[in-house]
Amino acid sequence: MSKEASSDIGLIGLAVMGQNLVLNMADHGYHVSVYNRTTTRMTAFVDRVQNEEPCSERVHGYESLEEFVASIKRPRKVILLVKTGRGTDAAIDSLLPHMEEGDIVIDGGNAHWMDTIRREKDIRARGLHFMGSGVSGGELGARFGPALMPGGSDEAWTSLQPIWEAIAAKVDPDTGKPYEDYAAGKPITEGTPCTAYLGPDGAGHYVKMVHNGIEYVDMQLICESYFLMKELLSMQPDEIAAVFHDWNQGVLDSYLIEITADILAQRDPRDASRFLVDQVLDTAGQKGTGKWTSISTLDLGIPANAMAEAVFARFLSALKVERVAASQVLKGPGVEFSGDQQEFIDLIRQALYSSKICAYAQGFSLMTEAQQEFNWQLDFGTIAKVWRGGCIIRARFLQKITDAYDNDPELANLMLDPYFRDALHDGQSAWRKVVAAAAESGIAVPAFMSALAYFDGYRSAVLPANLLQAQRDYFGAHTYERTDEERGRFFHVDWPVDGRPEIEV
Ligand code: 2AM
Repeated sequence: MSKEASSDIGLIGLAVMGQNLVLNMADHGYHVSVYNRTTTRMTAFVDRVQNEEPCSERVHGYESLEEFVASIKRPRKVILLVKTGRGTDAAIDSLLPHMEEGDIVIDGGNAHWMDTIRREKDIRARGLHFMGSGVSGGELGARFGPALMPGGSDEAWTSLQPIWEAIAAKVDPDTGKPYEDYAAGKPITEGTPCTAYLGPDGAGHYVKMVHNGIEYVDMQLICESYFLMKELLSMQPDEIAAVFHDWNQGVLDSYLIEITADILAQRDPRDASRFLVDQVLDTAGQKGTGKWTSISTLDLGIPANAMAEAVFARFLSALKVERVAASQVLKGPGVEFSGDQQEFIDLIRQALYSSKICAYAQGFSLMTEAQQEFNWQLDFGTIAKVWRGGCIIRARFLQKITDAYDNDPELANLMLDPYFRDALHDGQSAWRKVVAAAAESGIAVPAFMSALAYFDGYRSAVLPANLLQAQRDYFGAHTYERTDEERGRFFHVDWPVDGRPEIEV
């Protein structure tokens, strides 16, 4: 092994995402040094790559961290794709003694943004640079073009930018449509890259987390649409697949709708007379980024109820044994549908689109508040642009979000943008019918319902919090403001004033 520093970049952590990111960089002409804590994983990967042109000459494996670091050109750039949390801290601790001033560490894992803020500060204090970059798009995205959401040292970004732009997903600069020809197995070099510097310290990881929070709602909404077609309209998976396929030709055009159609049409490999989705147990797992997003909405006081509902829906799904038992005890109204099936399918489509707008509105509201709290200056048009390709929530719709923030960078809420306002006005009647039908039939659609409650709550000049604040003042002397006084003046009375009022019955 050569001791000469000849690699453009290094990567530690050769699980699937790490391996695919290495191959992606090598495809684009970069020489990549690789290291893994367990050496056999590294050697197996390097052996496999020997048969993959042109990557074979561009991937260089090292057994020792010292040699690995020495093989990278300065300022050295080392990407970490190790287990989030302690794995990242352990990898940083073992790496830093070998690195020198000006070198750059990039964490590509799904780190909690507060960890990224802490790590960036520590590493900066040692004269090195740290970047936390969200990587979205799953294994295939990492291999052929992920959405990359970097934050951290802006000086380091100058160095990383050419590589990040080369390996990121690309979209058509005019239409925003992703260039995706993964099957061709060739690097995509044309188009606008789905990456941009998002801000200091934890900004990139925060944005990636919100992306995942939105992804949770997007998925839950699609599942509720499927469930209504299955339970209320008694449709078979392949019939529902055809509906999603059709929806994918319009405003709902997105990766998640596309894969949903594929999933629903999939026959069971064990028995082709049935559909695989019917054999999949109805309990959903999670790795925690949706939960982090919801916690952040609570911490920052942002009413992102659909985000929390999407997490709760997964929790509820996990209570399978309890639900099976409860289904024998707690009776609902029974499912009943009378009406035109095609018409109702279109109502569901509109409910889905309207709810989706609310989910994104909540995600962007959350980021608006977070940037105040953490001193970032997020560019929402750019964030929507980065999400147009590569990532799991990529969708035609994101171009509209970019347009909305281009038109008004100070937009208070996405729902107020003229395009989205009109879409909500057009969709709300269908949305209400779907939610009402679900409620009447006893079918749980928490994301549809909570998104509608958000829409109705947000557009209400008056809410019942007058009564709530009066209750607080009654039992806890928490004071209240008056409608006929200026804001900021607080009042209290000893309830009930002059004894209990007479209540006529
Ligand atoms: P391993 O192959 O030695 O387990 C995903 O788990 C990746 O993170 C793997 O490449 C794994 O290395 C790596 N990883 C997990 N914990 C780590 C740690 N404490 N230090 C370095 N790498 C770690």
